[in-house]
Amino acid sequence: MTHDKKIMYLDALIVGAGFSGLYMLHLLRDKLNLNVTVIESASGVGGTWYWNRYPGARCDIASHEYSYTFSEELQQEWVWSEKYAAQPEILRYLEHVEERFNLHKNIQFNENVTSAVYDEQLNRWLIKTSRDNQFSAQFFIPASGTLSSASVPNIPGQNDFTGETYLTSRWPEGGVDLKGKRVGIIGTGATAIQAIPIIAKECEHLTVFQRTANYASPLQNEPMTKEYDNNIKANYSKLREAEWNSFAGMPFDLVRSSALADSDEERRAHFQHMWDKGSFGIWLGSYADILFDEQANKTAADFIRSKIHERVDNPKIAELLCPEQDQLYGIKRQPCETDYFETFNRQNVTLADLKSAPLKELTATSVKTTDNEYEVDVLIYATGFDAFTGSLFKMGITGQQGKTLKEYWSDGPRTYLGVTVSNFPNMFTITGPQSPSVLFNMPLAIEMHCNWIADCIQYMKKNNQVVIQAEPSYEEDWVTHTKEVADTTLFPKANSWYMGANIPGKPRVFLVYVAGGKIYQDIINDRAANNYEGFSFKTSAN
Ligand code: NA7
Repeated sequence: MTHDKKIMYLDALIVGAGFSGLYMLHLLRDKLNLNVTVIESASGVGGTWYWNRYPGARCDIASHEYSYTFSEELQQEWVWSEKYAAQPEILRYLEHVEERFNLHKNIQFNENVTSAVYDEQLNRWLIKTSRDNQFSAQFFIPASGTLSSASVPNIPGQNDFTGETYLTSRWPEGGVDLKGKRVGIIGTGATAIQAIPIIAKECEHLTVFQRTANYASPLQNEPMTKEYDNNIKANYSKLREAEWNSFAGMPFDLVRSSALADSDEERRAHFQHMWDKGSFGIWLGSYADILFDEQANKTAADFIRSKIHERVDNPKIAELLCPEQDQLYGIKRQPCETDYFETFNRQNVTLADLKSAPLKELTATSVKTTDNEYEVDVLIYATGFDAFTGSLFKMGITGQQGKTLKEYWSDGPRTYLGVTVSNFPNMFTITGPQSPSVLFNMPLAIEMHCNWIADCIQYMKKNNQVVIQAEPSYEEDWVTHTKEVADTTLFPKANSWYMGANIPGKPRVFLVYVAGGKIYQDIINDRAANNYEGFSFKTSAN
């Protein structure tokens, strides 16, 4: 290691100033008195909510639930304007958190981590950045997000296209004027399903390029009322308790055990009730077996298909918008929508079905499929992310024996408890692979990890330990366990980003620990209480 005078010595370096980086910084700096720097590639805080400024970007989890729990003052003073907050409001919330907890001074913006290498002699991480800064940190904490690395397909002729091109996850600050323009959007995932209804109202004509239809259900957003807000705030601790104890960090109290136990009428009435409740009601709150049993799953799939037919005027278009009969429900991320299906009743919207006629090429002014040519002035990619591992691999993380994380995970992620990796001492991932992560309410999943990491570092300081490392056998057991749990569900059957299936060449493994947040939290807390079972430590004397 060169002893360049530019090297800055830290206790911990955190990557990313989204929900996780901000809270991690607050805990380590303000509770543990550590010397911490956050490196953030954007010009402001917010992470996902900084970048995803596309029209219609909104959280599908209720605002009061999708927020930090750690500060009673914060949750009492912040007032949400809608039941499900839109991106600008969530970004304002995170900016408020930054200000309120004075986090700004420890964040370096407009800077990327270009390499992070563990030095086995010094037991420290050497981190280099795009601004030629170098840091030596005892702890390296990538808080870089699970859905941060955009995935854009290679389409022949892409460089020939002379119109405007946008990525939903890199939407320009200040927006894009689509008035009078012919717009094409590729993708019909959760992002596009939010964006399409808004864009259709604004532009002259919208062509939606759909490869796979999706089971979406209504969000049922509404303005926040004072009564609703007051009522939640008077009972916030109860709501939080219910969130922490629930499967996915969102309390649903009407979950019935089996869709197959109810009569057709009862089942339809229950699905209708959850449909009217909105958000993830059907997915997570209707019947406990729909994500485990194909027959049960089919009842939910059929219900949603029938709703699509009710809402779309042209039966042929309705059929194209319905997922195919063998496509299971909810094992891809369930999108929530507002007026999505009605948008296809508009005269200025065309659905291009890429299943029957795939994308062929782009020309200077058009998108060609195998059976048609669509002239567009603007092309929008809503084509998803290299989830979980994409943002980690970009940082050039290198652990013991010079092995990169990408090499170590070449057959799929290997972690212990979804928060550490055995060959990478003193590195903690936040909501990374093999933790509940995206199948739990994210701010709570984040707090769960940050609290655990801060407690672990505190334990190390107290016991004069400088290095923590997951034991390979425990890591092996965790990898096996996460797979076994996933295999009890229907999730592995999907070609989803949960499975890495949307990225060519990515190993096909289920990336989430899906036993439920409460079970997971009990496991990681038990291991900690048991003197960090499964970890080895080095004291400063070793
Ligand atoms: P998703 O859910 O990965 O959706 C991406 C969409 O883009 C999906 O409809 C894909 O079709 C489509 N896609 C991707 N590549 C292509 C190509 N080459 N040709 C045609 N269509 C393509 O990403 P989102 O951003 O919508 O959602 C990600 C998460 O962000 C979301 O779940 C929330 O948690 C927040 P496919 O289904 O692969 O056929």
